[in-house]
Amino acid sequence: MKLYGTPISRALRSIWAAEEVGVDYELIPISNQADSKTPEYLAVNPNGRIPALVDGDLVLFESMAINLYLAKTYGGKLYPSDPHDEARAIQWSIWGMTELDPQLIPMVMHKMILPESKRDPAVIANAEAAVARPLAVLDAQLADREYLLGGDFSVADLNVAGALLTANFVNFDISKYENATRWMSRCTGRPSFARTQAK
Ligand SMILES: N[C@@H](CCC(=O)N[C@@H](CS)C(=O)NCC(=O)O)C(=O)O
Repeated sequence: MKLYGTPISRALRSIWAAEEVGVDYELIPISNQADSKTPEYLAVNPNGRIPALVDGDLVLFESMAINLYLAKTYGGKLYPSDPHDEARAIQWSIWGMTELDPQLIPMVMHKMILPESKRDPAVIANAEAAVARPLAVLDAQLADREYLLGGDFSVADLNVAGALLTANFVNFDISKYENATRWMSRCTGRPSFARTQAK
């Protein structure tokens, strides 16, 4: 199995999933720069983005799809067996992509990646304001349970925590969301996450 990407990118969440399920994989260090635009890499992911996964005949892009596949195929209890919980895991994964990423990624761009001259504090302020709503939703979901689907860590947690890692990365303080903060510590306290950090 080959996983393409670098830890300082959205590939981190798929590296975490690969570590969590314990598969043998080779991490191919494609960055989000020119090396993700070569003909060789575009044959793997025509979007020219990371991560991507190749497992035998299967070629996959989109971090959450990769993680759902890894969890379902190799993850045992990480992937819910109950159809309703499976649907909830997909729901939360899509939610991470549509509610968190679009706010958190601009924070990274405008705080850390873009040249100073292109950074816009208004983009950061808008993103910080807009992410309050999904963070309140997450916090409420975790008010009476340890993990998103109940008592056990699942791919739903890995995918949403994987998206929320970006907040840590840009030092965006989420501590006022106390349930979400405690849950995030539980998720990132896993040995698989420590192995991810060592990459
Ligand atoms: N929705 C995609 C987003 C992937 C993505 O945009 N990755 C960034 C790195 S974090 C990238 O490869 N950017 C390069 C580019 O846009 O040219 C996923 O979650 O896999």
